[in-house]
Amino acid sequence: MLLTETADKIKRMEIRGAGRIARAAVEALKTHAVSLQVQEPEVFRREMMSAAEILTGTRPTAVSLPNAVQFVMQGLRTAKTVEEARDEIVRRADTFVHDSTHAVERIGEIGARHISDGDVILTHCNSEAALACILAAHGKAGKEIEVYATEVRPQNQGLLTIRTLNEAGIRTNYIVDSAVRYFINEIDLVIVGADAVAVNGAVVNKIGTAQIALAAHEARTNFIVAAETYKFAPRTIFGELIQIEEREAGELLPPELAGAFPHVRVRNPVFDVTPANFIDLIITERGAIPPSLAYLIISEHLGWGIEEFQKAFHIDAKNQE
Ligand code: RUB
Repeated sequence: MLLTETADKIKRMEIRGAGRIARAAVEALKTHAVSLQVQEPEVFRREMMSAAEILTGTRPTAVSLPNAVQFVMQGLRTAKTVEEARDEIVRRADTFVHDSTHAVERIGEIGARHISDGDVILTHCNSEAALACILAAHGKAGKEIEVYATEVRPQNQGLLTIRTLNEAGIRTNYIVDSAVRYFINEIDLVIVGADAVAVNGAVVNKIGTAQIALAAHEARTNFIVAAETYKFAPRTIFGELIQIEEREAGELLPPELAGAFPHVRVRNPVFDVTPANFIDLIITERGAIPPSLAYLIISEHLGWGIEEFQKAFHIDAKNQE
């Protein structure tokens, strides 16, 4: 797919979900690198940098997007010719797609072990990582489970979730987002995905997740997050906050009501932050961790230790003291 076409589809949410966005972006980088007809390595580098910028600018919250793009773009670091650079971009894009697909499968296997026969599970939004756990528990592990899936206002991603669950033959209840507390005492386990995990273990996910976590916390219901390691946000080590996307009012008010209420401002944040103390476990492809170990994932598995960060951002360690 062309670069601009992919960028547009991500913006319009035709391609959505943090993992899918990341894979689509690296595929677009690969296609772009293959199609670039330039001779000078510097020109190739500049063109690729601008492509990377277009892609990372499409949606601000999913950290998988800049992480994946950065992984691919690192291929430019050592390449001396256009050919070398192109080959390295292609190799890294293929590696990311392969590894991230495998990561979701692995999360499914690990997550399924946290689901018991007879469990009633609540999920929110449409997360392939969270669904991988549910599907593996039902399919491979053959556990008898039941799911509550929320509608997910205003974009109704819950419809995608119930379609998948229905196809798998899993008994599913479809509820409005605001019915979560009403049903929480019937739930054994909440499983959601993540757009970003901060160094303090806080998880950014679809708006409403934090409210569900609060209800689960009050009811002493386990709350699990399924997140590949490339959803962890290295820049939060130095206090950079994860930007919460706020989308247009038209998603809430129909066009005929646009401007009808001059004193009303429509607010439409599409993600929220669940604090670490509401989260029992984060399941990554490297294993399940308590949220307090988020730094370990960022430093060991993403290779982003403090020194790496300082090098990349030219930060003088002394200035940080
Ligand atoms: C999607 C969403 C998902 C995460 C994880 O929001 O919040 O829970 O992205 O998904 P949107 P996955 O629909 O606004 O993109 O596990 O598939 O990466």
